[in-house]
Amino acid sequence: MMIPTIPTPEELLDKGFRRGKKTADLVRTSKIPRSIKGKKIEEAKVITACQVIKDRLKMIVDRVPTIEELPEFYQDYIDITVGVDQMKQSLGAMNWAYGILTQLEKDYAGKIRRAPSSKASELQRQAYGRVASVVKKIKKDLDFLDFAKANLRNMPTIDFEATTIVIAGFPNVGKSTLLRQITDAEPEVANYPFTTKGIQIGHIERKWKHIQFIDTPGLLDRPVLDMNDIELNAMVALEHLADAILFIFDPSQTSGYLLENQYTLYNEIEKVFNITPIALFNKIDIVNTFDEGRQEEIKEFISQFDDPLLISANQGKGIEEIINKLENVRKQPRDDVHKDPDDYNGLE
Ligand SMILES: Nc1nc2c(ncn2[C@@H]2O[C@H](COP(=O)(O)OP(=O)(O)OP(=O)(O)O)[C@@H](O)[C@H]2O)c(=O)[nH]1
Ligand SMILES: [Mg+2]
Repeated sequence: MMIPTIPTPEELLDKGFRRGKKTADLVRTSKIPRSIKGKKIEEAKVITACQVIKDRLKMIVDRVPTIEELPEFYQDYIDITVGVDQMKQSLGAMNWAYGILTQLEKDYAGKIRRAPSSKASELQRQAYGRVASVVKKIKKDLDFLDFAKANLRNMPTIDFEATTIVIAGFPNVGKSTLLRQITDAEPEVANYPFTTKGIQIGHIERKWKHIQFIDTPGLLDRPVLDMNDIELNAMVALEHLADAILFIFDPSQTSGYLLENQYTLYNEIEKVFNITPIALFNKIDIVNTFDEGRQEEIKEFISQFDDPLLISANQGKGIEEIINKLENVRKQPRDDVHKDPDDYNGLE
């Protein structure tokens, strides 16, 4: 998301006061009657400083998109990443400071005009003191917006027109490996859990249809309220973006997670999101090296699924079968009601 560069209070004040001085110098060298020149100089300092600071505050508020107008996925993403309430509060503080500075500008310009020349520079200093105190009061809000800028810089760019397939499953089961195989995206792959910390996107074109694949961070079979922010990224993608879900099982369990826990998660996802995920059984190359007894157990587990796909993502086995299966997926209509992450109470 595009948040403009956020200044510190010191930078804001410095810019305002420097510009105030410059304008005052212009007034000093202009052809204004000497009797009122002194007051004009002080008035110009106050008005210019307030204007410069206000312009900058307004630019920040105008450039940040209105959160309520964003697609729900982005609203939830922003909420998980930095917090929507804090974001609104900080933008509100910019507006608050803008209003106070408008008032100060008007009050002090009037006071300087009405006061005797000898009092003008004292009033100007008073005005600058009050401007400084207003700007310092929004320090924590400026700090927050700067933090939000840094954290939302990599907000994923979603194609809301495309048919969207979300890849989900336990950590370390091969989700990112699959995204690399299917699309030209290159998410990081590693032999430990929670490699993927955000949402990764890849695209393909098939028969004039644009399909968007979303690789998500690994999920554990635990209640939503216990999930960390990384896991919530996956939940938000499943809720707002998935036209179909590819659920990856690692029947080899070399990922470090038991098949029965993976199955619990599969069932929870089906229940919460009201879609039957497409079950993929990955790392079949490893399973094929197991002794017969273990292979039998795994086959029995797999046999409870209607149309299971056995694949090996890193060897590129089964990829075409997956894509063929997805060709009938239709884009789901979505309602526009905003939901809190707390609304996923189905996973309790
Ligand atoms: N033998 C074998 N290893 C695989 C296969 N697919 C993935 N792996 C390995 O499994 C490990 C995890 O792969 P990732 O693609 O990073 O798994 P992930 O599900 O994205 O993991 P997180 O992002 O941590 O949730 C890596 O070491 C992969 O090389 C496969 O089909 N066979
Ligand atoms: Mg991954």
